[in-house]
Amino acid sequence: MTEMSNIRAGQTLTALDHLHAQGYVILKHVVSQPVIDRVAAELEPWFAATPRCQGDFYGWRTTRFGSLLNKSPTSRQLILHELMLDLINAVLGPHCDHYQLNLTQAVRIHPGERQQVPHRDEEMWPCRKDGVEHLINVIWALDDFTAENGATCLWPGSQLHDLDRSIDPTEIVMAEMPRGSALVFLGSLTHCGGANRSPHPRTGLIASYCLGWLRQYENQYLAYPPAIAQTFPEALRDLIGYRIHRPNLGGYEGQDPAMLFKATQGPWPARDALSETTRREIEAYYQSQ
Ligand SMILES: O=C(O)CCC(=O)C(=O)O
Ligand SMILES: [Fe+2]
Repeated sequence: MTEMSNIRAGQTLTALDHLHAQGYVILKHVVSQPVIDRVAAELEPWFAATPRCQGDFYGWRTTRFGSLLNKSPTSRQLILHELMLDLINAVLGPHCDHYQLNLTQAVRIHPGERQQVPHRDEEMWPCRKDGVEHLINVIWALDDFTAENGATCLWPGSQLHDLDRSIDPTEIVMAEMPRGSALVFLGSLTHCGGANRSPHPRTGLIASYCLGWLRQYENQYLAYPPAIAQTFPEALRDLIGYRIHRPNLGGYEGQDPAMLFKATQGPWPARDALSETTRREIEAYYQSQ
């Protein structure tokens, strides 16, 4: 390992410890101000054009939109940030063939917005989780996040208990962090957007990742259909889900969907994509016949 990757490995371990114990970790100043400036400038016309949210969950004095890989090419650096991917891989990797992008969303909480309802981002998958994390979110601060302007509210340790929306407000930790920082938290952590009592908007960028065998919150294939995805680097296409999840999940015409980006023409034979375990089990079955 190089010195750089040693530092990264150390950083990942420390951050992981905090993530497991508290349910979240704040990584300050992870990207430079010029990168954040570019992301903010690319998103600004979309904030101007997008109407306010309509709903008691999304809010009424909040603006949100998705498809950020299209709307802000610079945001790809945040979505593919190595330290975040190391953390996500450490938590989600053991429970799937590969993790995937769950959503990207820009969130602007305007002055006067009330505190969002306490919730867990894993609630849309109505199944028992049995201690297995299904998702990890990263909220990138595009503004300084403060207690006044709507910093995300967190209930440390809540991931160890069942969801309780009437959770004690005195136990809130506000994710205060400077612009360019990242809040990483588990899908099982109770949290919510904070009330904005300041005269200025608070803007964040959510990059959410989930187990590769789950339905994604944001429909990634509509956000990035093949004609768009083919302009993306392979790492991004894989993350979106243009990649078979072994064994044989999410294929297209019996193929790994990555086939779409190769110059071969169908029809093709349906081709197994098996995990090593399944492959060995099948082999043993036929040998025993
Ligand atoms: O913007 C935030 O601080 C958090 C928003 C949130 O938790 C959500 O919309 O699920
Ligand atoms: Fe949330």
